[in-house]
Amino acid sequence: MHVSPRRARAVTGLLAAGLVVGAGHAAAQPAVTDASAATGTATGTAAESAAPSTADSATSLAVAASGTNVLRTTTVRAGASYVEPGYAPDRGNGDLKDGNTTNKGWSNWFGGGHNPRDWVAFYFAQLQTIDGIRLYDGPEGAIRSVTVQYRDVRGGWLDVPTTTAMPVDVSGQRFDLSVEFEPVRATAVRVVLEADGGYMTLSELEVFAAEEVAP
Ligand SMILES: [Ca+2]
Repeated sequence: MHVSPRRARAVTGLLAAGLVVGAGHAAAQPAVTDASAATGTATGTAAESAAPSTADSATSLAVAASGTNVLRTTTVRAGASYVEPGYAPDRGNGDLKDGNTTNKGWSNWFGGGHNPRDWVAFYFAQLQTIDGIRLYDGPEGAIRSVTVQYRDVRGGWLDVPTTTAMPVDVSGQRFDLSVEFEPVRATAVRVVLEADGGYMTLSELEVFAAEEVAP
């Protein structure tokens, strides 16, 4: 893995820019319950099953220029294991790809508890070759760890091929995480998040196109 100027604050990049300590807020949240965890899992299965088929996606190639954020330059559709009503990641107003890196673009809050683990995904209308992501934490600062995965042409979810061990520990601060990896051909990308005590929010996700690679 390498760090380019574009994402120079990367990887190690549990960035301190706009640092917000989330522990106080997190401590005020109700405890995790088995029921809340089950809700997240069940909803996630349903969301994922509705994704575009791999066969369809694999028939077309990405056209995004290297370095561009494919979430903003190509057609994508979002999914998540759970979403607080009104905070879907692609609802088009204050979402995870609106270019605003500090707003509340996704949340997994619900009354009476929170999920200890959730994921947010973007499914590509066309197969994309990607080599990096940048993830901006939301206002809560309550995420403990992040695992970045991509969905390959066979439909399986894999950790991105980086030397950064997954999950990445981002606890204790409002983070700005960049991860670069060897180019992969992907039909979707997702971030798997674990909470450190409260409900989780995200502000923005960027996914960068790479030079096209051989199949
Ligand atoms: Ca945003």
